[in-house]
Amino acid sequence: MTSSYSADQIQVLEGLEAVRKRPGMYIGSTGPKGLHHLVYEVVDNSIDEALAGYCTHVEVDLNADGSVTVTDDGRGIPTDIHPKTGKSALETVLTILHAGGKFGGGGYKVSGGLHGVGISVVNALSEFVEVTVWRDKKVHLQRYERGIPVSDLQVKPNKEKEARTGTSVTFLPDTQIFTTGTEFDYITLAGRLRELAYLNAGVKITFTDNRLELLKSDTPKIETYEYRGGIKEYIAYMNREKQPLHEEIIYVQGERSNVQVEVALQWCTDAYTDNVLGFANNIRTVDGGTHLEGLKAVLTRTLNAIARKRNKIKENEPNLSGEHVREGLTAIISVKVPDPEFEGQTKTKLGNTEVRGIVDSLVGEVLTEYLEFHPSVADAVLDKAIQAFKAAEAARHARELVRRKSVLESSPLPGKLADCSTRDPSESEIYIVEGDSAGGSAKQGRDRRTQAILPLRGKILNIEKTDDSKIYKNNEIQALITALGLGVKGEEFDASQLRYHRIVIMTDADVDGAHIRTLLLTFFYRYQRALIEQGFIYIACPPLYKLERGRNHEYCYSDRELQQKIAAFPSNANYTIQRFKGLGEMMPEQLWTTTMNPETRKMKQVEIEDAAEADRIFTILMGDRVAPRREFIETYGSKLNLTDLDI
Ligand code: 0RA
Repeated sequence: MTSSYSADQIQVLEGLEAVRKRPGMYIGSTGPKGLHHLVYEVVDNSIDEALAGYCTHVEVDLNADGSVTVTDDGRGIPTDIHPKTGKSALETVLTILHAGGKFGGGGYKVSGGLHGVGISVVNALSEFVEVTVWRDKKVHLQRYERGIPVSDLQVKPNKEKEARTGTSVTFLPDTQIFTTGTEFDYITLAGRLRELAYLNAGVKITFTDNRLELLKSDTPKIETYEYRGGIKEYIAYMNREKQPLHEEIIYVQGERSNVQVEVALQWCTDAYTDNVLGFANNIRTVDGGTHLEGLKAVLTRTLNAIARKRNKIKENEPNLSGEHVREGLTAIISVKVPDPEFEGQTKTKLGNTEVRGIVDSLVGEVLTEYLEFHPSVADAVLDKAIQAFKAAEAARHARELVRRKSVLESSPLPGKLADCSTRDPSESEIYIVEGDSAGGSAKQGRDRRTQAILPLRGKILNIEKTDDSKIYKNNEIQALITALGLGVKGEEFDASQLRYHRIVIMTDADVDGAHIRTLLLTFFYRYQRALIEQGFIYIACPPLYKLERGRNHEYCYSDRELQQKIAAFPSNANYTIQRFKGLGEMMPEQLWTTTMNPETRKMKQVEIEDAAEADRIFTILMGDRVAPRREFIETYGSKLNLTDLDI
């Protein structure tokens, strides 16, 4: 008995040590993403308990000491002693890798964080963990440090009248592991928690930020997410600034061979691209997979069948393509699969082949019936798809005109492009700058061999409000497309044609600059999404301030950095601050050293972290309605500002 216990103990220590030695293998990275995944890992356990039907409320608290507490009202992690190991189930779950699943209590584990690694990984990577379990009219408590229990399981009677059940886990991320910082970002966590609440209808999530000093407030910030309508409500939220083509959101739910499928759909009149989001086991499948393939196939097939039945397409006419059928569509598909296979480099593509057919048949049946009972919806959607088909024809026409024109012109490159001299795209960069004065400084300050400058005029164009065929006629967009060497939407993206492998958006660090940056990102997001996905788009980070003290000077890239630098001065504090209002105010040499020199600059690579959120921002900023736009800038202005981008 004793020997098996110690062998066990050795195994535990080796397991925890492996996690601490190679944290990246378990949580992806030790940067901000990995840090936030710790929270998701713990929350996912509570969500699983909710999906099993035993928990209704999950609370997430950011504490003043930098720790996080996740509390639920589920059954509580079992605390009984395992006869063989002599340890409680609780301690087993917290110290043995992948042990969580074994205590799943029958149902399958749905979520499971980034890699479904389990709570023991969070334990291994935390300075401390404190767990409280309310069960059997008792309160159970245990503390761990860097994964190792530092107390026995303490058990006290729970004297509450209606003794509660549940689990509470508090952890403090270990600064030895997360060397780039352990501060949690409210907006990041709020986004994911809200998403979880949408994906798991009826689960209530309360999110509280108790870091008063950081908040500069004397009351905590509290938000509650609870959506009885689930993904249906998610669609309503995503479309809330748009004009729906049909009032009712189409909703399909079902289960086949243990795979749960949920789909919500709504087409809008004022959108010209589709926005289809996929989730598998609560994880956003950015790279798609079989569930999305099934959904796209069944949408195209069903709508063509109905179009023929309703005589919208004649016998001799071709079928509508998937792209036309999906124009203006906002959709969410969420599947829950017992043994998910996640593929691809980022493990965000669902691989289970059986899911394709399950989605296809389930959605096909319900959607066909729905459209037969709602012929006006069917007609509106089909008319929109047919219009899309016609617009694509017109765009193709316009595109050919553009091509013919550029063949006629001696130089196909736009006149205002100051090109670089190298012809090797892998070492070439293009800076898209706002206005001529910034363009002038950038042209003088750049490295002519590898850096090209393209100045664009003002607010380039309002992409949300226009349709494809008009976009290609816009001068600024034409200049951009030709300079980059790209084709237009609808053509296969061909990276070998791309003339620069770094496309850098460089705008002023003010609201106008943020607006123009968003416009450009909208364009890339909607019409050249592959450029973002393949990591070609960057945002330059010019400094906001120059801080001079005696003979020394330094540049500051955020308000916080400025405050920190000033605070570090001795108390006679004798300095001057220059605030750069725009890039045009900087000397070419200054712009080079602070923003463009590859050796010293800061630059943010643009990612499609959350297509739903990106689409929302674009819609709000670009839409006709002024009030939500102002509200957005007031709320998220600082987020849009370069100052808060994590570089
Ligand atoms: C396995 C079995 C049981 C509960 C849990 C896991 C559980 C785990 C976590 C993690 C966070 N919150 C949780 N809530 C519950 C219950 C088994 C039983 O009571 O029969």
